[in-house]
Amino acid sequence: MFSFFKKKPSLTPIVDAQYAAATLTTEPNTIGAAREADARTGPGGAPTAELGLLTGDVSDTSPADTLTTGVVPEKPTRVEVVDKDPASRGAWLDRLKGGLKKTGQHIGSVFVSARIDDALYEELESALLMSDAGVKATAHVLQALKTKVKKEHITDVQLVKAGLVEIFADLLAPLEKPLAIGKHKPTVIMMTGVNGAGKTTSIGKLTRHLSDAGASVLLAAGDTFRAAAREQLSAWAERNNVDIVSHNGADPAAVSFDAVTAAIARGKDVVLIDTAGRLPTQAHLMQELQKIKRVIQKASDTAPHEVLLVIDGNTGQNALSQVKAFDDCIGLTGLIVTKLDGTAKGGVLAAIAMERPIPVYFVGVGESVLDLQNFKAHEFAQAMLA
Ligand SMILES: Nc1nc2c(ncn2[C@@H]2O[C@H](COP(=O)(O)OP(=O)(O)OP(=O)(O)O)[C@@H](O)[C@H]2O)c(=O)[nH]1
Ligand SMILES: [Mg+2]
Repeated sequence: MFSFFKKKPSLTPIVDAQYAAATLTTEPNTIGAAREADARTGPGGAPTAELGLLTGDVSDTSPADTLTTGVVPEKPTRVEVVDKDPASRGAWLDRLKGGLKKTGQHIGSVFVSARIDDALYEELESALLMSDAGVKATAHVLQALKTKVKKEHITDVQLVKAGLVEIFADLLAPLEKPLAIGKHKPTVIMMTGVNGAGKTTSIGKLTRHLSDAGASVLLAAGDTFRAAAREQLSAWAERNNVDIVSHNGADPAAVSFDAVTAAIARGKDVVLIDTAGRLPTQAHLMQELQKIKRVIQKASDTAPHEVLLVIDGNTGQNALSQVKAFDDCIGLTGLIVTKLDGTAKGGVLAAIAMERPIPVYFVGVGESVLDLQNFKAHEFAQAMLA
């Protein structure tokens, strides 16, 4: 076990004079609560997955050494959430595969043909377009596949399919990059996205993973539009025993400023800032995001260190438009793709890789805590195509 984490201090909700206006809401959040409880412990009460915070070079892909206690990483650390129990990891992959089943079946049906000819490539082209891969990624994949087939003298259709998985995985590979924390203390993470994409739930899940690994987390209830939004985040704070800054009826930028200031004063490792859902077409709300970012910078020069966009995996090609619009507006550093357990087609990740390659830190396949795990390009390609 490593020793670069110090003893975890006790955590208290923010209720002191400096934050007299802050309200700590305590109503329980019922969304997925039962499933979360299930996910926390296995049958014998043992955790079913581990979060590894890896020190050193964040591009290093060596196997995870898991750190479970203490705080204050002394070097940048990679946030790895991958279930180490083969059974539950298998179940997670099955859910991913189940969500992408339609795409898998559609693309799979192309390879029932015994011949490798123009008809096969044409069918594959329309299957890829139907999967939301978009014109550019589809053209790239097809060209790469034809080249491979020719160069390697492939004559077996099933080997063509295997080649497709490889090419797809290579295309997605640049998106595989874990979230890193610890370079800055606190690491300030702003969460954005359209309504209902899964921002607040993803914050809750990340809080749990970070807390389990010993990092001290502070939440900022930057969705000040709805009381229910504050309550939802407060429930996650309470459940994970972490601090929250939540001002009743305040400006989201002010809440974010107070949260970062509080986190600095309290020596927190990570600040997770929730924001209200908004459409990229709502110019005034997009400007509000820019303001939140500017005001955060006033609290800490280098912050925010991460600006994440949460995307609902079922939104198809529209997800690419969201990535472009939010990126153009506030400069994204990472993505979280949720609800891949639904009717997602998955191909849009290829479009993102091709046209706006922003790292996908996590993918979600359900509402419980352990349903949010790291994105692995090869695994995703296999789930989608194999
Ligand atoms: N099936 C499934 N549901 C999810 C996933 N992630 C989030 N959800 C659900 O999606 C719904 C919306 O999630 P929220 O976290 O409230 O979304 P939000 O982006 O914060 O929404 P607003 O604040 O209203 O913009 C909730 O019911 C979540 O439980 C996922 O990966 N799979
Ligand atoms: Mg929300």
